[in-house]
Parts: sequence; structure tokens; C-alpha cells
Amino acid sequence: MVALQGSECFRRLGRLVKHPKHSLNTARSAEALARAEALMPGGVSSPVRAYRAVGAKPVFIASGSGSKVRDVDGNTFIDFVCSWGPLILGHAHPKVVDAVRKALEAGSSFGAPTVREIELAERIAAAMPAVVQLRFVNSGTEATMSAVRLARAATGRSGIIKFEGCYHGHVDALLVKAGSGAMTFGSPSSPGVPAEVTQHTRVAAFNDLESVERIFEVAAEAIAAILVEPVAGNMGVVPPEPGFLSGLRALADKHGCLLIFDEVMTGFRVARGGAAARYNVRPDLVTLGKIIGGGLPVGAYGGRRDLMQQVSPVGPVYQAGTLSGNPLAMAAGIATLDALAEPGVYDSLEEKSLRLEEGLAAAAAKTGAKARVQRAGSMLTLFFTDAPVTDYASAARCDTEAFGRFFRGMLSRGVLLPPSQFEAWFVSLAHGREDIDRTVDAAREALARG
Ligand code: KE4
Repeated sequence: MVALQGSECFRRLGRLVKHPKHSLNTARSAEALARAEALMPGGVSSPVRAYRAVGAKPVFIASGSGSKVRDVDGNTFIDFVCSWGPLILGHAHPKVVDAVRKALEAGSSFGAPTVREIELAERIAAAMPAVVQLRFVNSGTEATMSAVRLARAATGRSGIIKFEGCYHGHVDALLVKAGSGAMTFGSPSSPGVPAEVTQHTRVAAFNDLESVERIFEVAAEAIAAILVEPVAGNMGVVPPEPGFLSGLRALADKHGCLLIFDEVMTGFRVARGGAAARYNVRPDLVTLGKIIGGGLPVGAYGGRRDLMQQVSPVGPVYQAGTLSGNPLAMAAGIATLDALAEPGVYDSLEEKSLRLEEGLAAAAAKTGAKARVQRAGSMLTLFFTDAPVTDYASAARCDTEAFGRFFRGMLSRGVLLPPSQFEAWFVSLAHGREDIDRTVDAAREALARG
């Protein structure tokens, strides 16, 4: 019996394991969920994974290779979650596996500076001119939390402007929902977040510069920073309209506050230099995560040297982390960014993503489904609405029930999508033409069923 390599095993298994349409054997996932729910809220380590937004029970994943994952019942899926963005090379990329294995053989963590941190920082700085200096942390949440603290320290102001529908991790000060009407103060969007903590956070509308100007009219001197996902990915994919990001840059300059691009999702995704490069707007601070860790826990915040020099131990702004700069995570990030530096990588991602976008749009048109695709680089969303989605208000008009039916239909046809209408699908270098075409065929069938 010849031992099959992972990817070959997947190819053969993918051909052998045909999904009986509309029904999956998920018995072992069900057993795992029952065990997990006894120990963890919802049986998951992050809420969206519980599939509550799509009226289904989660599948438990056993392994991944390239563009596919296999669940504990042996079902294989073409995966567009890609760990919520980090796996732009696909699952278990050999270069990442080898790099992490080599790092692990030398020790998993030292709590001391290592050369790998320099090597990853050099790669990020080379791709992102706005990032002159940076600090590694362990998640996107830590990155945005730290960037907000730094902005407040550097400006001596407390106010933060964020945008409804944009998500920056579960930072207390950023878990806010839009105030009613003219009241732009954010109110806590979660119990346990005191109003005193969110009182300095104001909420504007994405793609609406006037909503930002109205805040400055009443609070200009109080604003430390404008914090934005330069391409919104957490209300589904909503690209910035022409002039929006440059308008934020101009407002920040006019009012002496900082512009923070939260590129946790868009960094190395929408372009090698992130959204700052794609839209040619230079932020003062940038937050990163996901892809720079290649699937291991990493975040980073960085930007102008005069700002980063205010971070401990050089400056007074305190921030620390036991596993920050972890050698395994650094190794995975270095291998990932090196692979992304190969010629033609982003052209290939663009070709795959465009094929998927056009295929989904054609499937929606052919079936008469009220659905539209929005995309920025290799992140996209199929919105169940017939109007452009430009901000949270328009995103909120989507038919989430229809998305739930679509999600379940795709799952039963061997395609794993992010389990929420308000998330991004991620295309990786491992998604081949066959994956894209199979996904479009499945979408056409699932949309036809309505
Ligand atoms: P983490 O703390 O989850 O590493 O990063 C928070 C974060 C910050 N900024 C942006 C733009 C983000 O998209 C995220 C996290 N993204 C979500 C997916 N929309 C992670 C998935 C989850 O929460 O389980």
C-alpha cells in the first residue's frame, strides 16, 4: 500500500467521497459538538464558528490540505474560510510546515528577542512604507487595542472615530454600536463594557465623509484617531468609494489626529502592501494580523517612527506579551510572506478571484436570485440583496435567511463558506480552476433551490 501524500489523498478522496446532495453524514461532528458544549460556550473558541447565523450545526474539522478541509466524518470541502484570512497559501503549505517544524526543533518559545522577529519585521516594512517600526502581539485585537492606546498617548486626546459595521477585535472601547440619530457617541454593544469606556468612541458611517465631518464639528479637539478597515470585511466586503480614504487622510491632517488603518484582514490580502498600497493612502498607524502569521497566532501594530518610539521600553506607552514574537509564528509568517513575494502571485490571486466573482454573478443572474457579489482582491462576499452595499445600513438590508439556506446548500455540496452573511470569502493560491468551477456549479444549484 503506497502511502499517499496529503494533497494526493485529498484529490482521490475528493473524487471518491461524493456528497449525497442536501445531506451530509455529520454524526461525529454532532458527537464532538455535544462534548464541546459541555466545556465551552457554544462548543467553540470563537462565536461565529457555532453556525448560529446560518441555522446549522458546525462541522468539526480534522485536517486541511491546499484548498480543502476534511471534517471528522470524512466529508471534504472546498474551503473559503481559510482560517478567516491567514491561509492565503492554502492549508498546510509545505514551505510553512517545514519552516514551523524547523523552528520547533530549536525550541518553541524563549521570551527573549530572536532574529526571526527581525526577519518578519523587515519583510513587513519592505512591503508597507507606512510601517517604519512595529511591535508584534498575538492577535488582531491586541494590535488594535495597542494602536488606540498609542494614538491616545501621542495626541493627548481620548476620542476615537470608528465606523458602523467595522470590527476591530473585542477591544472594550471598540465594542460599540452607533448611537441613535445625531448622537454619535457609541454605546456598548456588549454587556460587561461600561459606558465610561465607550464614551470616547464615536461612530460614523462607512463611505460617508460627511458623517465624519459632523463629528469633528462638535469634537475636533477631542479626537485622537480615525480607525477604519480600509476595505470593510466585517459587514461583508465593502470597498471604499473613490475619495473616501483620501478624505479621511485629509480630515485627520486638518484636525491634527491620526489615521489608523486596520489591515488585519486586508494586509497582504488586497495587495502586497495592503489597502494603503491599493488605494495609495498613507496611514499614521497600521494594525496587522492573519496573513503575517501564516495561520499561527500573530498580530502587529506599527507606523511612523516618532509614534512607535513612544512604546515601552523606549517610551512611556506600556504594552507587553508573553508569547509576542513567538518563533513558530514568526517562522510561519516569514514563509508565507516569502511565498507571496514570488513573481505573479497577486496576478494569480486576481485571476482566481475574478473567475469566482464572475461565476457567482452569472449564477445569480441565471437563477434570478436577488444576490450580488462585491470584491476587493481575493476577498469577496455574495450579498443577498439587489442594491449596492456601501455601508452598514445597506448591508443590514440583506436577506440573512436566504444566505443561511445558501450556506447550507453549499455545505451539502462540498463547499465551506464563512457561516455569516457579514463575512468575507477568502480565495487562496491553492484554489485551482476546478475548485472555482465546482464552487460556481454548486452555487448555481443552491441558488436555484432558493
Ligand atoms: P483577532 O483578534 O480575531 O485576531 O483579530 C480581530 C480583528 C481585527 N481587525 C479586523 C479587520 C478583523 O477582521 C479582525 C478579526 N476578524 C474576524 C473575522 N471577521 C475573526 C474571526 C472570528 O472572530 O472568529
